[in-house]
Amino acid sequence: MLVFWRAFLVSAVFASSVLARPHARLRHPKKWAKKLAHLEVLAESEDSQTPVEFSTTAKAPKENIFISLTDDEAAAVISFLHKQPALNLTATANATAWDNAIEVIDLVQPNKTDALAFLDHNEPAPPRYALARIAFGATQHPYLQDFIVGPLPITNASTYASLDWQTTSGSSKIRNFNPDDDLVTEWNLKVTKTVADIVLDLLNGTVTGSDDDDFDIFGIDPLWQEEIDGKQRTILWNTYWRFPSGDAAIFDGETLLPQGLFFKSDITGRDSSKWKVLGWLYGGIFYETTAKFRKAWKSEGFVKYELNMPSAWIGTDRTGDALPADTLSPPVAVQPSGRRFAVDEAQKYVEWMDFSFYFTFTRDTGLRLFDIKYRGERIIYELGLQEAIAHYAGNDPVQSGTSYMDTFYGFGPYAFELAPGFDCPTYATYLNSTFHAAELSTTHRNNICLFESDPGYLMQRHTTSAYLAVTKNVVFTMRSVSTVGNYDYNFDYNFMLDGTIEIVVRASGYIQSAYYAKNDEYGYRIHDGLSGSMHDHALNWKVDMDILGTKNTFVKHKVVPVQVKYPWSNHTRSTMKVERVRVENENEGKLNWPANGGAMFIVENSDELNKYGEPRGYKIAPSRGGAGMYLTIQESSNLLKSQGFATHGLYVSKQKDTEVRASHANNDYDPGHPIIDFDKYFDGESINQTDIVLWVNLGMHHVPHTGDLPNTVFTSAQAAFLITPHNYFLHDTSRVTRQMLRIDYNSSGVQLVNQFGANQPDGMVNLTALQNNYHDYEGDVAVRKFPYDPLHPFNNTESIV
Ligand SMILES: *[C@@H]1O[C@H](CO)[C@@H](O)[C@H](O)[C@H]1NC(C)=O
Ligand SMILES: *[C@@H]1O[C@H](CO)[C@@H](O)[C@H](O)[C@H]1NC(C)=O
Ligand SMILES: *[C@@H]1O[C@H](CO)[C@@H](O)[C@H](O)[C@H]1NC(C)=O
Ligand SMILES: *[C@@H]1O[C@H](CO)[C@@H](O)[C@H](O)[C@H]1NC(C)=O
Ligand SMILES: *[C@@H]1O[C@H](CO)[C@@H](O)[C@H](O)[C@H]1NC(C)=O
Ligand SMILES: *[C@@H]1O[C@H](CO)[C@@H](O)[C@H](O)[C@H]1NC(C)=O
Ligand SMILES: *[C@@H]1O[C@H](CO)[C@@H](O)[C@H](O)[C@H]1NC(C)=O
Ligand SMILES: *[C@@H]1O[C@H](CO)[C@@H](O)[C@H](O)[C@H]1NC(C)=O
Ligand SMILES: *[C@@H]1O[C@H](CO)[C@@H](O)[C@H](O)[C@H]1NC(C)=O
Ligand SMILES: *[C@@H]1O[C@H](CO)[C@@H](O)[C@H](O)[C@H]1NC(C)=O
Ligand SMILES: *[C@@H]1O[C@H](CO)[C@@H](O)[C@H](O)[C@H]1NC(C)=O
Ligand SMILES: [Cu+2]
Repeated sequence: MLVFWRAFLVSAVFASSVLARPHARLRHPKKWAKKLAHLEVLAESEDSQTPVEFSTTAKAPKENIFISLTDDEAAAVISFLHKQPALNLTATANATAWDNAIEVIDLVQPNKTDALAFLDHNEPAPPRYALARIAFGATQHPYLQDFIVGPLPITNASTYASLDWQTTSGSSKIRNFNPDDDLVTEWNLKVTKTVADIVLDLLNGTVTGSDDDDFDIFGIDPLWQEEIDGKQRTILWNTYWRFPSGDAAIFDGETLLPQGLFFKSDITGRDSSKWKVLGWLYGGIFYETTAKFRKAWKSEGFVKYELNMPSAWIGTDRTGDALPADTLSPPVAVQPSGRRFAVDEAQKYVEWMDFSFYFTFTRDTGLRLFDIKYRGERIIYELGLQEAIAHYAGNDPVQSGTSYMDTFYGFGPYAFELAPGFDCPTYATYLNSTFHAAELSTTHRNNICLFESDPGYLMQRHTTSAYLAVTKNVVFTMRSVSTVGNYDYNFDYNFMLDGTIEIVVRASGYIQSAYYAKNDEYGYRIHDGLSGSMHDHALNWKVDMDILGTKNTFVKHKVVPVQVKYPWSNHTRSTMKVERVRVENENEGKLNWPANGGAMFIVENSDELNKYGEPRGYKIAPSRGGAGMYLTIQESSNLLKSQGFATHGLYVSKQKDTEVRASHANNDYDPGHPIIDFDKYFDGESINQTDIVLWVNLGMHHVPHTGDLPNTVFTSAQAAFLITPHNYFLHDTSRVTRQMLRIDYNSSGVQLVNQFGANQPDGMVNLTALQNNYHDYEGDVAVRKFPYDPLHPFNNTESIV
């Protein structure tokens, strides 16, 4: 591997220059210095050379077998499916709730067994298969089902079958108890019409289905399946949300405007004439019928609560007294010598310093990384988000009944174009990505960015009375942001010069809040009629680590207090030790980060020892905010059997081609009977020196306070974990970089300045040329896939939001 050799060489060179200096306080055997001395010459000459030619275009060593389907592949799959009589499909553009229609087309990730045979041996690329998620509406019992279609390209040898082997339920089918959106909207309007006078009185507004409605009516997610009189009923609790208006009309602040009136409906079945109103809630009082609610409202002593009205407070624009000097430009970053990483844009493959990886983009989870190598060795086979839960609580049924599982909505569709100079540095590399849903291929331009940056603190430093040694910390980041409804999730994958990878999530955007009445145990009152509505975020990452092969073990190296009597003392001493514990069985695979950071969690290859006899491994550790947080509610009444990955901080399971995801985008339809119940992955199998997968949670117990208005800010709403070499190398690998400095000095002054060949940049920076043109912001570009018009592949369609 070329990358490896370059790294090795430079690292040896640096070691030699340190060891050869007579006044450096040597701690290493002298013979090392001797052995490396012959490299000194090379060091000098290399250091004085002009910068080497660097190509910013990489060529992926192998084709990217994880890459998303092309528009043509998706179109061919859609067309193939339309020819299958048994599916009885209607073109999505024409489909009603009573038709069968394609929802999503994506790639079926190749089985790891096949992928490794291709990546590591000279086996052919595994055949490509598409996932087709189809909504079956042409029945009294509508459902969704995932199919595997292929191999691709579509030929007369291609087939389709239910994609059952990636499920724990045995079937990718799931019931849809709420297929008729239009009927629900009609129903809501019909119900609210019966209390229009009360709504006007209590909420000071109207809702009739017209363009100038004051309210939006929406409610719980997922829906409840409640047993009433021995029968399973589909329950929807709704509330009124005020549309932003007036000064605030442009702002997306609806989730800050809950109005405090709720109604419960039984919407079982597809015949809405059989649906029923099961009660009303206002001011914490439940009324079993509309008549009882009306009677109470008319009666004396009926308590009316304060209105929650929009105005400038929901806007995110600048407000308040000007800050001093704030009309002056803050510092900006520049990239003086151009891009220092290489990208194969066609293959979605990246090389930065000693790292390389492939990436892809999916409808359900957005960005995913594969085959992450450091110095030519795979560290991680697969890295990516699995699911994001936002579990609310409150004294009202809508907050209590809200537990979003955001892959239902998808992280792909909502990963919008990034703003250069804000989301990512101006000089970042921006890439597009595409997802295929509703028989449209939608490309979001510039929704992934790649860049190096200086995080503003050093990698290393040391000073003595004779010298100063400092090393820059240069971080390479791959970023995307998904705005799923009210919330914006920023995802970072950070790569560092010491071989560390950090996974970061930050949240901003509008909170979903609650009406304040009687809600004080579930959050703070943060505005006139508003409570912050406490909720837990739990986001799960799959981290399929492969340390020097696939045979790995998860170990805990605990730091424990002990009492020891040493031969050199007659007194027992209170001290501490390192206690090594192997997690050898899936029964022990559900873990939490220890209190007080009292253990290191390491994935090691117990059979690969370093020269000192220690197993080589990578440590996984919390690094920011709510790393390892999991849901407070362990047996959620909303999520039922769909929260198995969010009851602990992290999990270790045996890798299986049948256990690819922690969650399924369609679990939300029937969380009590999920397609994937993560808990079932834990069946006591041995995970001793075998292929293991980590499932790591990041999260936040979010009790919004006044500072969450108008939007939550990234400073406090972030969490991260890192994966870092642990006895894997024999020394810190960041010694390889030239971006370091040693100054030797004594009382006569500076005696030596060693910049290791990295001279300070010079010349002029033309800031005008670096300005961004925000009028270029483009939005969505969608391609209709059925029928496919290859002559007009870029027809604009409306944005999906
Ligand atoms: C939709 O229906 C119309 C009217 O039946 C038909 O002409 C059209 O071809 C259909 N569109 C698609 C994409 O099937
Ligand atoms: C096929 O779907 C249509 C609705 O698109 C439905 O009317 C028809 O009954 C379905 N046919 C079968 C055989 O299920
Ligand atoms: C992937 O592995 C599963 C489980 O072993 C198997 O059922 C399936 O056929 C494999 N898929 C492909 C495309 O080879
Ligand atoms: C499949 O397609 C090939 C090439 O178009 C053709 O030669 C072959 O006869 C077809 N096979 C079947 C079973 O239809
Ligand atoms: C109620 O609505 C009316 C008409 O929109 C408005 O003039 C009035 O100020 C509102 N009352 C309150 C208390 O907000
Ligand atoms: C992204 O898409 C735009 C069209 O919207 C195209 O001009 C540009 O070349 C694409 N960028 C990349 C890196 O593919
Ligand atoms: C322990 O105590 C004994 C008896 O007082 C003494 O002889 C011995 O030297 C002590 N050992 C150490 C290690 O201090
Ligand atoms: C686990 O693997 C290690 C290293 O290969 C081995 O020494 C140990 O005996 C194994 N444990 C069990 C329970 O098999
Ligand atoms: C400082 O270091 C230089 C180079 O080693 C040496 O020549 C000089 O005498 C030193 N000065 C003092 C005051 O030690
Ligand atoms: C700086 O860049 C701008 C825009 O590209 C250009 O018009 C201007 O001439 C440049 N100025 C200098 C000093 O090069
Ligand atoms: C795309 O746009 C062209 C030009 O406006 C139009 O003729 C064509 O029918 C459109 N194709 C589709 C699939 O909408
Ligand atoms: Cu939150």
